[in-house]
Amino acid sequence: MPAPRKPTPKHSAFRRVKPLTSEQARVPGYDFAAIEAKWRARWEEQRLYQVDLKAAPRPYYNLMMFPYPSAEGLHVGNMYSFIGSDIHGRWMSMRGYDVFEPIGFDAFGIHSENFAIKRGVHPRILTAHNVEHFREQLKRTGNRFDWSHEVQTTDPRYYRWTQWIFVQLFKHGLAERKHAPVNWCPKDKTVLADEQVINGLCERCDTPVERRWLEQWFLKITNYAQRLLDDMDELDWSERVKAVQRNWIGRSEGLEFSMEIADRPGTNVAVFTTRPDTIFGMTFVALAPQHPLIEAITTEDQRAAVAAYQRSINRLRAGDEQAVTGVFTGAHALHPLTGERVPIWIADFVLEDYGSGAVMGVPAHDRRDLAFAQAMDLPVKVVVIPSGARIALVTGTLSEAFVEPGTLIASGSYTGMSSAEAASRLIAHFAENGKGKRVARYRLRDWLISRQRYWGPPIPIIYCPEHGPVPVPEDQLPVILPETENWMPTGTGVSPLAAIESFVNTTCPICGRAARRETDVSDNFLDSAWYFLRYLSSDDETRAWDPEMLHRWLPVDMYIGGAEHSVLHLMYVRFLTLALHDMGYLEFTSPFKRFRANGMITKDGAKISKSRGNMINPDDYLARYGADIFRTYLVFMGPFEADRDFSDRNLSGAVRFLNRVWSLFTHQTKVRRDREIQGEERSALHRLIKHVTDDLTELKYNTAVAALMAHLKILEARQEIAHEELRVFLQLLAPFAPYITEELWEQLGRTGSIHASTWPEYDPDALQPATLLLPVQINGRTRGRLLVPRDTPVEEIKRLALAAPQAQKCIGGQTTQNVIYVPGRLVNIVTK
Ligand code: ANZ
Repeated sequence: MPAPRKPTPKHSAFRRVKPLTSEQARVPGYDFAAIEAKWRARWEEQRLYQVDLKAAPRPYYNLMMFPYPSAEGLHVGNMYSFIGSDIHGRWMSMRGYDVFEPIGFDAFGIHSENFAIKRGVHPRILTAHNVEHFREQLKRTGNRFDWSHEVQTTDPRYYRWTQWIFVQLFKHGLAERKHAPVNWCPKDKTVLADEQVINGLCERCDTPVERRWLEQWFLKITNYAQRLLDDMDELDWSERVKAVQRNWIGRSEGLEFSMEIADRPGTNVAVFTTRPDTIFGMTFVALAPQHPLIEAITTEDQRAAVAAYQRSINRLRAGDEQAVTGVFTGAHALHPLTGERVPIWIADFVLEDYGSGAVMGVPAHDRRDLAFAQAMDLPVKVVVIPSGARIALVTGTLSEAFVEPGTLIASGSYTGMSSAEAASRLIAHFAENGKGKRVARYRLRDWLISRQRYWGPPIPIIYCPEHGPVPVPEDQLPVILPETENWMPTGTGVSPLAAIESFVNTTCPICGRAARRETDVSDNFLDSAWYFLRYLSSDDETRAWDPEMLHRWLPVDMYIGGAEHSVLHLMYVRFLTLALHDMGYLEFTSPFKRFRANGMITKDGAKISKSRGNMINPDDYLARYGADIFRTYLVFMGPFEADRDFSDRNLSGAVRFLNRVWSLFTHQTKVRRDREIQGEERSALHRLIKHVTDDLTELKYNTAVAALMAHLKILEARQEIAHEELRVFLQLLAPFAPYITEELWEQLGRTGSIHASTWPEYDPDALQPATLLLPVQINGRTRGRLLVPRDTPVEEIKRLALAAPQAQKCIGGQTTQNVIYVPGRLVNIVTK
């Protein structure tokens, strides 16, 4: 999803963290750096966050989107997402699940390579360096990662299986080489998937994308369009992501019918329309610029013009809606209902690969058709008018197309019908005479995965002059990305690998004769479309994954990450899962049981990025405040799933909160080990447990932290605190602030890690406050309040209300007529 783009002033790339004021200064003894170091070492030593994948009795797979290790380091948005996911994982673990929380690095791809170009450093060196930095940053967040299953997509032990997946797709007809118009970014010197083009611009560098015709590899995601739509009903995913996916798949229902070409019996042109009711308004037919019929139907006198137009079209910008261009073929189609001759044009606005690549032009009722007709001086014929309109505009020039459904005019025997009725009758008519049928069409395009770049896994295909494209045999995988100093993109439409003869020249796996390797590498979204399967078998050298493990752990229980991947990663993963399922490799059809999109963090309204000069460096915050404060602050800023602007203005709130937690817990004189808590104290504690538990269930981390803050105040105000209250408070805080709670847990004298302790349960009977504070009204006006134990009998409440001095004062000499008690709410005394 494109981020709002607003210019931001350029200044130093990173904002510095403001120094602490004296008010925020740390309390004595709370040395977060020492505490973090101590517990990090101990957790590692105890392998606290490693799960026995084979034996864990209650598996829970807590996944977060693995990062792209850029040179800038993890930014605050990544960290926010990871921390939010970790809070969930920690909580589930305390609830008794064996939580698997793996992490890895999505380290291939254009982004890393572009940075390597800028720096003039080989991407392999730069990536290794970036990964190291990321790993250190990730460790400092306090997340409970199981590092023993780390994966890196650039590792041949990983991409061997990415290539293996490609081979399986190829063998099942789901990877296809096609000559096709593709999006070409002249700056990145490579093709892009449709999903990587935003408003006609390259997603990475904002360069206008051009259209080029190239032989490319596509994965046939369109075969799954309907299932990708249908399965969505069952998915427990953030609604906004589902809406974006539905829209991207873009299902349209309509009529596809064919028309005969005049003077060419036997030659037909098929068009797709969502508005069959407008068929009598057709004044032209338009073909996409590379439509296969063009060659056959173009008349001699138009041949030169058509050829010139076709050549010019490749230079036009893809996605530019403004340009209206076209050329007449000289040929005519016969209107299927009137037999009239309709001129056939070629038009740039018609997409090659949508519907049948041809449209019936109805300028009166479609905006693009009207623009085209006006530009080419073609007639406009109104055939639908608003229902209820008495006068129809049939002649004159039309300034605007009437695009709504309505009532038909000038449409033969369909005149007078509503659009809906005419459409269904027309579809039935075409179906009967075999000239057309009702069809569903999808906007979704096949996934273009060829990249003419260096930094990716080579596509494992060999071209044999005799056998065509042959997959590399599985026992010869991986096809290693060769070492070279000439890794820069060439801009010629071929990858730099094409220049490495020793790589290119090989033999055909079928006949052994000389053959050439494919030299493009695959899109890094293919790497990330299956990483969650690999984590579980990261050390398995013999296969991509162990089916046993998949059976135990998948689908993923909770996936958290950015909504900007709605039509990229999240769509590709769903497709690949379906495909692998159909090939018999996976038991399930949807990869993630739950997906939640964290909100996007912006800075001054703009997406955070280095180029905008508004990076927020989490390292500074982590160094100055420690992970616990930073974690708490990040999630306290607002609801986890809502977008928000980053500011550290209120960071002092989180600083003070944890400082005060430290003070309270180390102020041992107040703590009474054997003190029993009862009455209001007990119910307040249980209400807190319920509040925090409910909020964690819904990822409302901000209100959970607020409740903990409020409860801390209550504890601070008390003379004595029971040990149990402290224990529970620490447990509820533990997912948010893992280090300080672990340290204080130890200081409380608890054995074992707080993170391995059991999440407190609340007692539903204890939730009600032990006392009631009831407003006492005289004739509907509140005159005072009455504090009574909750179990006071009704008659006693009424008596106490009447006897209260303020009540007596107001009643004065009047006679009491009635005393009404609204249970738990108020007492109203009615006088005469
Ligand atoms: C005639 C017509 C009359 C249309 C009218 C619309 C309104 P959606 O809803 O997005 O699926 N179309 C069909 N194939 C096309 C292609 N390859 N490139 C560009 N446009 C194409 O849009 C379907 C409509 O888009 C179709 O219905 C067709 O124009 C056009 F009053 O047919 B219609």
